[in-house]
Amino acid sequence: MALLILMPNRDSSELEGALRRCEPQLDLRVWPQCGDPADIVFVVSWNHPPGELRRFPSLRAVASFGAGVDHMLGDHDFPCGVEVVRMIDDDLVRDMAEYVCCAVLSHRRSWLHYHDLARERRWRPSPYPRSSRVVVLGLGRLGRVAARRLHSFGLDVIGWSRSLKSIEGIKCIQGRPALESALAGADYVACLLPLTPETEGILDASLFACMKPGAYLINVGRGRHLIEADLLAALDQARLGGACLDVFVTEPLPADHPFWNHPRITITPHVASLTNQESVAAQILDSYRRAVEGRPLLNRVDLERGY
Ligand code: NDP
Ligand code: OXD
Repeated sequence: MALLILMPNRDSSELEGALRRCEPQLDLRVWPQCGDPADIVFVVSWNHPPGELRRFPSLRAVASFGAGVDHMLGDHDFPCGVEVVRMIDDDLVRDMAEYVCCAVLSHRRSWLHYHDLARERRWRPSPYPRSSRVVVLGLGRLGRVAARRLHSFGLDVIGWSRSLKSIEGIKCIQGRPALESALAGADYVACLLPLTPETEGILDASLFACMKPGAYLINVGRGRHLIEADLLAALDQARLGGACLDVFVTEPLPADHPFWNHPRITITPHVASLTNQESVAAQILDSYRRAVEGRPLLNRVDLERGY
């Protein structure tokens, strides 16, 4: 019974080391050196080649190496009956909340603007807003903590999710009409949604048209949530004041992409929250053992729902 790491184009040496330290007897294989495919019962995947999982006839479960599972659900040859789990890690949750707070607060307090002024030795104090409203799209494991953390800075936070939530200090809403009226009063909109057929392209011209003129967009969900041309048009028409983007339709962002030089777009290279290979090893081993022993898996993904 072997565990396979299947993460093409990603250095997994830290994860291998951590898994071996936690369980020295583990039969650990690293793709493409899989050995006998019939030995593989559990796979840790990140962007596996579509169809590849079908090679393993004894496969019981696959763990996404991150919180998102869209890379897996996009595999139309995903084997039937194989369960999917994802990484839910305190560090991942904390780091995402930190990133979203940084994006909102640094814009609110004009850090990049003062950074540029300082390079020119210019002293130009200007007032900052007394209050700000943030709409958080997605109140899952990451979104709800980010929302609470934003609230702890005194910001007025509204959270939108598919099913209605109750979170202290946060006004929770559901449904498109409620979202549209919340957007009309929001200074910031942060997308922490999973990528599903319902959420793909949600950050488009029709959503921007509902937003308060000059509002600021943060996308840490997935690149395909955003219609990139619509964002460029909204910025050029001053519908939106700026955007902070961590995820893109094509990653790495191509060198000739218009986002790179846009004065009102801040780009980070998909680093809002990085899976800590050391800290998730125990979680992976727990899922592996549960799969081997036929016990219920934790952090299971609802394949019908897509997240
Ligand atoms: P969860 O699955 O825990 O939560 C998803 C949230 O989105 C839930 O609140 C859910 O509503 C809501 N949602 C889903 N579909 C809809 C919809 N159609 N309309 C309204 N709300 C919807 O996800 P996580 O919080 O763990 O992660 C969110 C995403 O963040 C990941 O899928 C991934 O894409 C991205 N991510 C990005 C990283 C980065 O570094 N940039 C790092 C990690 C994750 P409900 O609660 O009602 O089900
Ligand atoms: C994730 C990611 O989903 O890194 O964890 O984007």
